[in-house]
Amino acid sequence: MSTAAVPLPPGLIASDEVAAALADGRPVVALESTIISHGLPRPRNLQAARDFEGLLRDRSVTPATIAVLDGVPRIGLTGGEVRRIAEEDLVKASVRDLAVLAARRASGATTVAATAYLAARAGIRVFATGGLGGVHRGASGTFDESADLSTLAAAPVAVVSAGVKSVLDIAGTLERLETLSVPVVGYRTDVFPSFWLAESPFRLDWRVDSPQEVADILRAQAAAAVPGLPRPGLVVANPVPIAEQWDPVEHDRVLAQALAAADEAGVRGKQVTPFLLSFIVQASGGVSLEVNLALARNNVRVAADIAVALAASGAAG
Ligand code: PSU
Ligand code: MN
Repeated sequence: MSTAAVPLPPGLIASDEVAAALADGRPVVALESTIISHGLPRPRNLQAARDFEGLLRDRSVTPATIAVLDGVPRIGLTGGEVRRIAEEDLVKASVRDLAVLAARRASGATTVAATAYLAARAGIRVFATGGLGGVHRGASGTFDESADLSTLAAAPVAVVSAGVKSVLDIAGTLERLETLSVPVVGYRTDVFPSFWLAESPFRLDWRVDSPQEVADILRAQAAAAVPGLPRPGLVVANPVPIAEQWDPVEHDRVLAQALAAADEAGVRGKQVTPFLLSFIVQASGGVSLEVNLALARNNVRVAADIAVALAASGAAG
């Protein structure tokens, strides 16, 4: 069923294939670029970026990898542009950085926050990533809480992630999502996953078992929207398949090392997440990287199914 496209707001540029898919009401899934530029090591990052897009195309879903190139937020990239985000040293761009990049005509890789914000503005309702940012351990002293959380309070997008990394304060993250009125549903699970591990000690209030159920929630959120008030997104917590998760004992050992190293190095601000991720890849001898790729692919597949279910029954609005 085709739906009239909402024209893109000024300042955003969609690729031809994304513009056509949106105009026809065909399924589109947004993909972030910080995971490519800062979350995964070269050259596997380029392979991963192509792989995520390929998994979507195999399911007749149009990929919209999002990044800021030369000051312009881009919704969907060409092959050459995907290579740019994997190979250039781009800044990590959250929502607050978008105007600075625009003014300077500079490029940046968008975080979950910036990607969700831009996807929502473009009318894309489904977004796949690896892990959501969250509340950092010690946040009561450092105030280090990812803008991913507050942005999702006002960006109507379903973010399919494998929960948040166990380097974060998972309980604190779930509390903040509650405060911000962002719903969290477990995808075929009753417990919140912890990125490299399929589970965490935290149970969820809601579980869904099909893509259609997620599409129904998105449509109910759209129907409940009040003009002029922020519309929240939806966290779809999708655990890594248990056979592909990291060994929990090894996970706990490397995690403790990583936290101690970040503390000792005095890493602050937006460097914290990339530092921890790359430290953990090194210290695990690459094992954590394979798990990271497996969970991200799994999120992309589930996001594709949700986007297909949503498009089949008319856009969420
Ligand atoms: N979690 C991962 N891999 C990542 C990120 C998070 O497992 O690459 C990235 C995402 O782009 C997320 C960002 O939005 O880190 C969060 O960074 P910060 O904590 O600085 O908000
Ligand atoms: Mn931070």
